[in-house]
Amino acid sequence: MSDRLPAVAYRVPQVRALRTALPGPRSVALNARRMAAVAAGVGPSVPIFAADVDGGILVDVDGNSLIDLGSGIAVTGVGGSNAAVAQAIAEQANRFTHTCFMVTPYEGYVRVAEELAALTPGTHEKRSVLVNSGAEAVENAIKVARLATGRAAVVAFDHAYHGRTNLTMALTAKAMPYKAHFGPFAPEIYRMPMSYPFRDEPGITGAQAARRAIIQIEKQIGAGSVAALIVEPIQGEGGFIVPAPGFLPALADWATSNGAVFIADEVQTGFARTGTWFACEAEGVVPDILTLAKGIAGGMPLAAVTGRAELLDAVHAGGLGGTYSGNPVACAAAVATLRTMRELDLPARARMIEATVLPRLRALAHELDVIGDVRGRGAMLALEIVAPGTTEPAPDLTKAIAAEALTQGVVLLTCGTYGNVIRLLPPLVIGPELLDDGISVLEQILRQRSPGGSLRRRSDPVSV
Ligand code: PLZ
Repeated sequence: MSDRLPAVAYRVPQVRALRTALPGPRSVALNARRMAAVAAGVGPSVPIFAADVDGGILVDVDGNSLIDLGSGIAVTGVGGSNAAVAQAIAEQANRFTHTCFMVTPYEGYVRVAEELAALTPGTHEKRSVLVNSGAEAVENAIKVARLATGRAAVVAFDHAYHGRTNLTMALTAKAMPYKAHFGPFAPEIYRMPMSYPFRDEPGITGAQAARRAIIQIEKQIGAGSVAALIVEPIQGEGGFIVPAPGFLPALADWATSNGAVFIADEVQTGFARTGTWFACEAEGVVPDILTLAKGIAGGMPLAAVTGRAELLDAVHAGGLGGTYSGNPVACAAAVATLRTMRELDLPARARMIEATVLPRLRALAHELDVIGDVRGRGAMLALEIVAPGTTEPAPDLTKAIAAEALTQGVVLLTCGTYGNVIRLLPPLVIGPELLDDGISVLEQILRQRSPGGSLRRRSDPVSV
């Protein structure tokens, strides 16, 4: 895989090796301390405490080396302790850790904004505001869109995930665990049908799915009242749903024709994850605003809203910001992360991960009828697990597969409105042998867990 790509240097041996049963005794003890001190609402999905992370390996507190196929939810594309990023963090921390950009600015923030202007789709004039989390980026994108358009309504989609703050909970689709009992929610949010090829009416095109949403927008809200449409180009928490081709361009065109702001939430898909710098590039969509976070700073908390200068600059001085927003250490990490991504050609590595893994998942889907769908792009790939031969979600089986993978030393995440999607989000710097080992573990578990190793009854799985 890495023959034609720049070599990655690793500090920790890139081999899966288990010393104890998982979770090991130290993780078990730490979990007991966690439960006595940390709010129950912050339930970690993997009960294993991290000690050292590098490349595709996560070493736990018991000395077990696990394969990381989650990257801390699509964050550590450059690895969990990239040397260049760690050095940039240390150097900046030795000079100053904080001044507050709104009080005494510093170059790092400006540099990140310049880089984002150059890197994001479109050659138009752009501006950025830096914040601390993906949810905060989404909040700010909506603030900007409402102020710039003088309109209130915001359109979000089925299966969307945009965060856990009050406004972003309203934008997020799924009640449990994200919204249930946390209301009342922010007003003027409207939810429209998504394009979900596996569960949609057969044969519906992206343009038709967009039309279906647009008709409802025009009937229920009125075109002249819409401040913004916000959509994840590939939905993350909702199930790695790749809309049918043509869906995103049609929505973006409608927004442009009707004076609404098209916001691409690229918090999960951004920064090389899907094989291009940003996922909307795959269909040549140029968003008015992008919300960015996760992969941007190698694990440091940083997020951004990058968009058309006339939109961002419409906001009065003091209308955007925050004490820690665009923290100098996080900015230094982002500059080093983006440089590393270019040097290691991480978009190409994401494409190589797709080229290696997707055919294997597709072959497995032909063999096993618990796999309803295989989809995704780059290093953002997923399997939708169903009751054999049907489209009925199988969330318990999905959980069992992830749990079994963990006991074998592979960290696998699940997602989806129906909780039945296994998602693969390896660090983009993972080596080919380690990736092969991780996927082999998944293959073997799926074979064992498929009732009677049952063969497919349906025709080809939908694949995008
Ligand atoms: N927009 C598209 O994927 C974060 C959330 C996990 P924050 N996704 C992981 C969880 O259970 O909290 C996300 C996203 C998209 C916004 C966000 C929010 O980003 O940095 O978690 O606030």
